[in-house]
Order: sequence, then structure tokens, then C-alpha cells
Amino acid sequence: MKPLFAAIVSMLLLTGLSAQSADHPNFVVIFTDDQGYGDLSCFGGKHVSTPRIDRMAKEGAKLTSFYVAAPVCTPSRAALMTGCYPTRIDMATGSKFGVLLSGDPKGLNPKEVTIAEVLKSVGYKTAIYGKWHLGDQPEFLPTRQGFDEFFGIPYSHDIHPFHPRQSHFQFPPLALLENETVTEMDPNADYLTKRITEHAVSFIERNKNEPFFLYVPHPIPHKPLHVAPPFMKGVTKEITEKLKLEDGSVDYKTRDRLFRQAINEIDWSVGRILDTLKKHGLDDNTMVIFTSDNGPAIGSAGPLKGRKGSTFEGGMREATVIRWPGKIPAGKTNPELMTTMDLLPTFAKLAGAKLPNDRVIDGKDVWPVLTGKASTPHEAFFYHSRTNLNAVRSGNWKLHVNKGKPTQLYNLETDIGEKQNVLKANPDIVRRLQNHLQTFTNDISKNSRPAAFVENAKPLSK
Ligand SMILES: [Ca+2]
Repeated sequence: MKPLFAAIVSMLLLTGLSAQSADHPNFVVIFTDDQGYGDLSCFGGKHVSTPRIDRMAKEGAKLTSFYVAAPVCTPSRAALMTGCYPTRIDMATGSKFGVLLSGDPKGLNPKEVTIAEVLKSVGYKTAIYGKWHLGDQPEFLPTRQGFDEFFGIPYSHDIHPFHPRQSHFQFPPLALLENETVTEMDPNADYLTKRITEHAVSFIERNKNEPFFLYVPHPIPHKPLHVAPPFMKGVTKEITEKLKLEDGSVDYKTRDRLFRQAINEIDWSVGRILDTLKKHGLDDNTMVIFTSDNGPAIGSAGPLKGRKGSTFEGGMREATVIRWPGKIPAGKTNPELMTTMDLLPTFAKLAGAKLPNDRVIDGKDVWPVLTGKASTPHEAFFYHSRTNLNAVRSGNWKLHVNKGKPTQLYNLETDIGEKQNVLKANPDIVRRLQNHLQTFTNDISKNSRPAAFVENAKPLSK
């Protein structure tokens, strides 16, 4: 063949073989567990080192008012997956506890439409590697909610026989699954981050010619911290010795001291994923977002008040980095209010997928916000602890209430740490925010959907 002709033929072949196109960008969501607003170097953390995530921020944007919809695992993840407030879909708590436990009869309703299902409807390959926490019964597993592949654990890795309150909880051994099959019991948690990363890299390589949605909910840095050997550098011999417990139990307190190492390994994992995208020429067609499911348990909330479990900012505002070269302006800090609930409608819009039109979805398409063309579409954002509606933010004002009664008002623009309560001086603002709370409460009471329950629920076993 003549060189020009050969080039044209190979170009045509490539286009024909590859379904990668601007109409179907790839989406990667990296979702760590209990990482605080101050737990990235690019968000001011001095106790951690995150060069790869910092570089991702330079090549993309830092989102400084990005929220999760709940300050603990299960409801936060339910909101991410469905684009809805947890109270809208009856996922504000587990059946007996604040989050789902082992053998819980409750789960995210299979009738809910997840991000994975929305993208699958337009031909995406979908995978989740890490921690699910939306139901451990077979009916509730990720493979029943639009994911082609699952590798990981059904809930937090501290829901195991070594929990400090095991005499109270009586947790069974922790299952590790591949799709719907339990392949190991009580896996060595030191290798979870590494194994999850290997699966993520393999998935990108296997699907480099298809549009894909890759969800990487790392179980770390949730307690107890675990780190693979290459990342144990800098850990003193004294600490290493203390971690070797012969009876198989877990020394949570000593493990708390592996925080810097745990974040190092997460940062390495992000680097592996970004390097793989680059190697296969997928950078320009892939949106990558890094965030966490709720505020810190071990780490730092930086300038924010409150930690995991709190409806102060520290419990629900997340250090978030987003990158899509050529599409999202590089090196910017975006302070507009956005939430994990916005990912579903935003991805749907970018992928040309239809949203379900028979139900309320709380998230909004924030693509115009991410590209700097618009301000937040959220007139108000609501903060819940379990089913209690504790606070609302509108613009820069945040009102806390106790059983509906206003208690604190803060201007988050000048007082991100919620220190100066200006409730008394601003009755009109308080009234306006109270109206938002009332409207939302009325709406939820009319437009909410049930979780699902199964009979004879039992813990997963091999
Ligand atoms: Ca969590």
C-alpha cells in the first residue's frame, strides 16, 4: 500500500474499532473513606504528602465547596449513586444502626437508578472496585445495580470480628467478593488499596476502546488503617512491632499512626490510574474526580469545624479535585457549591443518557459550573444527620436548626470555621433559610421512595 493510503486505512480501522469518542467520555470516580478537608497537601495538609493528587489539581481544578449528602458512609454513598438525598430514598440509616451492618435486611432499592445504570443504558462498561456499603444481601450487590464488575468488600472493613466493640456487635468474618462470589474471608487488609488499584488499572486497559465508568471507593483511610509493605517506609520499628498481634486481633490505636502512609498509598493509587489513562491516550476523553465520602475520623478537617458524623462543614464538605484536560480549565479553584448528587445528572448529560423521568432527582447538571460558565444551580443545600434535617446552606449563609428551631447562623464566605454565630443580627436571612427547610421537608414528605428489605437476611460466607 502507498503510505498515504495505508495511513488513511489504519485511521479508519482505528476509528471503526474504537468506540472512544467525545460523545461518550469516560468517567473515573475515586472515593476515599473518612478523608478530611485538610488531608491533601493541595488543601493545606502538612501532615500528608500527596504529590500526584496535587499535580492532578494543577492540571484540573480544586472544588472548595463540594459536599457529600451525609456525614457517614451508607447515606453518603446512596446519594452519590442515585443523585438523591438519603431521606428521599429511605437510605439515611441502616435498619438497626447509622449505617448498614453485616447481614442487614435493608439495602438500596434495586428500583433506584444508579449512575452505573444510567451510563450502561448508552453502552458504557461499568466497574466498582472497593467498598460498596449499600446492602450485602445478593439482591443488593453492585452487580444488581448496573455494575459489570465488582471486586471488594460489601461494607467497612472494621465490620469484622476484631472490632473494638465486638462483644457488643458480634460481627462475623468479613467477605471479599468478585462480582457475586465470595472468594476470601477476612482478607489481609494491608493489601486492599493495592489490589483495588490493580483491578482499576486492568479495567482501564481492558476497556480502552469502549466508553467506561470506573468507580473506586477505597476502604482507606477508614479505621483501622492498613498499608502495603512498600508504603511502610518511615514507620518506626516500635510501631511495626506493635502491629504484630499473634491472636489475629487488630490494634486500632497503633494503626491510627499509619495515617501519612495510608494517604501516601492512596496518592500512589491515583497516580497509577492517571498514568494508565495517559499511557493509552485516554487523558483528553476522561473526567477523573477525587473526593471522599465524609469528614475525617483520624485525619484533619483543616479550617473546618466538625468531623465525621457532624453536620458542621467538617463532616460534609470534602477536599475535591477534578481533572479533564482541555475541557475543565487547568489550575483553577472553583468555590461554587456542588455535591456528589450532581455527578449522576452531569455524567448523563455528557454521555447523552436519559435520566429517569418518573421520580425526583436532587442533583443538577453542573457541567456549566465546572467549565466556569455558570454559578451553582443549587438555591439551597441540606445537611442531615441520620433522618434529622440539621442545617441548610443558601449562597454563603448557613443556618443550623434543632428540631426546626434556628440555633446558629454563619456566613461561610467570611467564617468557614463556623465560629461567629450571627443569628440574632439577621432575622430576614434566618426566615429565608427557614423557608427553604420547610419547602424541602414538605417535598420529601410527598416525594420519597422506600428502601428495599429482604427476608431471612444473613451474613455473606464462602
Ligand atoms: Ca466513611
